[in-house]
Amino acid sequence: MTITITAFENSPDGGKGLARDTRVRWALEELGQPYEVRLVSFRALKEPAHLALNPFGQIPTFEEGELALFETGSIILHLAQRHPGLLPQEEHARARAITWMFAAVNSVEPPILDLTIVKIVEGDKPWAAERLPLVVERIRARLNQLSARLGDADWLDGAFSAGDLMMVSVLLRTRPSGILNEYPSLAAYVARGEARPAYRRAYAAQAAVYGSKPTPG
Ligand SMILES: N[C@@H](CCC(=O)N[C@@H](CS)C(=O)NCC(=O)O)C(=O)O
Repeated sequence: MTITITAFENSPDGGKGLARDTRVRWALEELGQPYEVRLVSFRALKEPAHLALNPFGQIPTFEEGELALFETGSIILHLAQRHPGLLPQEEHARARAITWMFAAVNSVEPPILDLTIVKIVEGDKPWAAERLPLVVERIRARLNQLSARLGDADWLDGAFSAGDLMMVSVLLRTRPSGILNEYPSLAAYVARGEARPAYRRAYAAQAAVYGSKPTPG
């Protein structure tokens, strides 16, 4: 059965890999699963056909036969449970890898998303300048905790897993602000993720849609 995901027809980042289809492409590449991409305009995102796939009118979505999913965490967990390569076999290690997936989207991504909101969506509000340092401090608090846990390990819990794939994808979104580079061990962690052949293929595929550079950086 063919896997089809959705991505932006016009990505706001112009193909720098920050749109969330990249993390699903990356997982599919790690697992060696071929896929097709349907590009969706901003207008079509909010129309009934797409809302039937994702009630929040967002990309990416995932379709395979009768199954339709949204939410990158769920899509990647589904794929990682179905195909070997992104979750350890041992029960506890597997549960810990899944925990890191949730930590990425539930504990680390929210303050990072707030930065985009305060800078872009709410940038013209009179209180935006006052709010910005508070949001940045919340990101730093999380990155301090994360870098303390990572220490000098290559990955969060033993071998590379879906937890790392998700965490690297989330951390990548702090790079444009410069915050990532305040944490050399996390910057190196992200770079290790980006150096993986599967990430590079995923990045090149999404960059090709927007006529962007085929390699990160
Ligand atoms: N929690 C969702 C977030 C999805 C999301 O924010 N998608 C963005 C692109 S990266 C989007 O479609 N934005 C357009 C919109 O919200 O109108 C996930 O992880 O899949």
